[in-house]
Amino acid sequence: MNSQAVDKRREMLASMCDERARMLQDQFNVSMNHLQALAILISTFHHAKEHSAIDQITFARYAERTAFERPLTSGVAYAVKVLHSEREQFEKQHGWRIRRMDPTEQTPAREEDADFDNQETSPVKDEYAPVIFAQDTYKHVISFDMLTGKEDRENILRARESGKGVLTAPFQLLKSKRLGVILTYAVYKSQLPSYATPAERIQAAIGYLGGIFDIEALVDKLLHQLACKHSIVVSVYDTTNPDAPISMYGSNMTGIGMYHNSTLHFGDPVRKHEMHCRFKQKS
Ligand code: WA2
Repeated sequence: MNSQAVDKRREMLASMCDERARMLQDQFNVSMNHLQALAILISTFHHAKEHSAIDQITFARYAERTAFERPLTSGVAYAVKVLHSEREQFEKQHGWRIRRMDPTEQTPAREEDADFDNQETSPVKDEYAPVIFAQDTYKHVISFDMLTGKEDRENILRARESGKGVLTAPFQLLKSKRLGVILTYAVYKSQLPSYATPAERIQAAIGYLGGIFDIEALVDKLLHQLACKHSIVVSVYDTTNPDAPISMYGSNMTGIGMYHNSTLHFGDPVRKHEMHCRFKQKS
């Protein structure tokens, strides 16, 4: 190929890759905005009222009916802050025990066991974050203490002290074992001023709303909506640690030939993401 043709091809790859990156980022933004609105809805109708207007059935139905507003998520879940002094009362009120996510969760035989099991019960801690509401696809996380899972814990702690939406690195979700990332927003007591300090935020936090992004399935769906989807190969990476990128979507092969790298911004400045594109046929 002459150099002019190579330039042309490079330009084409760049514009196709940028277009896909922009689409993904737009859909991510839309999803993120609706998660924030859902956090406000919970604060208004669950916490700010004497008697909550939301229970699991109402939440699941509302989440399902508004799922189209969060195109990259496969579900949402809401966990509440429970202090140790409130645990007994909380468990009595809900009719279940707060459970820990690790390590018995790994044993499939135990997982289907609906019986309460001391091994599964969350050990004594200062505070807990059990899920109380979930979209039906994630009903199985109800009663699990999200502070007992590494990625969930880090996200909750970071969300509540920043007041911003925060993202996990891609990790294997409970039960489905699918790769996902979770975006968390903290819900606060009353109106917290925007200039509140991290300590004030931690104190005022009452719950944590998480959106579960099923990157594999949903990015695929998104890319298939574009024409000529077969001519390029797309991969998405979490490149927060540049020495150890985590594949979020697409083949991990490094491959040869021309490639283009489009930056993605998923709203959490702590995490970095990139989209890599190549032509299918060598060039
Ligand atoms: N939701 C669903 N499956 C999971 C999971 C999770 N976390 N963690 C591991 N597998 C209630 O950020 C708060 C949901 C966490 C939100």
